[in-house]
This record gives sequence, structure tokens and C-alpha cells, in this order.
Amino acid sequence: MTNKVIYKEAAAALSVLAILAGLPFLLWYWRNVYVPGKYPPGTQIIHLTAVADGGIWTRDPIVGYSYWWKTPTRVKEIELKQGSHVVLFLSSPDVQHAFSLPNLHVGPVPVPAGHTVEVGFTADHTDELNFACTQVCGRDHSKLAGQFVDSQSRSAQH
Ligand SMILES: [Cu+2]
Repeated sequence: MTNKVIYKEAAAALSVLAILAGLPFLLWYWRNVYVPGKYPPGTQIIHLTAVADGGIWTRDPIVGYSYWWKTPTRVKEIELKQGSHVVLFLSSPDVQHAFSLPNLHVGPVPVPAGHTVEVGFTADHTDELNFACTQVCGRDHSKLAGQFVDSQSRSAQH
């Protein structure tokens, strides 16, 4: 092989590696650095994905294979700081869901299949902050429910 071919081979191999390592990094960067940087400091950013199969709200990122290969971690309780501004990123990997948090007058917010919807609210109080899916999305629809709890009163109990 001539030197030129070897350089081309090396460049091709390096660009494949750059893509393989770079895409996960970009996804991580977007979620953990870029998006939080758009909001005032102290904003609580919460990613929630509704999975119809099993009726699971999860904070796990659901990307392709993870929907079929493993059961996402079910989230029943999410800690909030009273008074803080909260931004929810609600995603659906499967069918249309809807998010409702009646005691803070949030929703119902439709979450179409394959989309991520952004919802902001201020946690003026933290009493009975039950949230749920309010659109019948499958046989496990009724399990798509959870609660926001005050992180301060939580740490006081322990
Ligand atoms: Cu539902």
C-alpha cells in the first residue's frame, strides 16, 4: 500500500470512531449541559418518559433498544424544592400520553408519540402533588401515576 492509501484508511477509521464516541457525547452534552444552561440557575430540570407497556414513568433515557430490551426504572416519587421553578421534559416513545398535575394547575398536556414536550411550573406548594397520565394509553394506563414530594420535608424526616 502506498502512504496515501494508508492515510486514507486511518482517516476513515478515525472518523468512524469519532462518530461512535461523538454521538453519545453530544447526546449527553445536550441533556446535561446545553439544555440546563438555557434556564436560570436553580431551575429544576426533570426528564420524564411515559412508557405504555407496564405503565411506567421513568427518568431513564429511552432510546430504541432500551424500550424493548429492558424494563425502565419506575419513578413513583420525585423530589422538588418548594418555591423552585421546575421544567419538565415529557417524552413518549410509544403512544400519545397526557401529563396532569392538578394541584398546581398543570395540564393535561398532550405528549404525542415520539415527541418531547416542555412544561414549566413553579412549585408554590408541595401538598399532594400527584401527577398522572390522563389519556387512556393502554391496559397499564392507570399505573402511570406518581407524586412530587418536598425534598426539604423529606430530609427532615430522616
Ligand atoms: Cu395513559
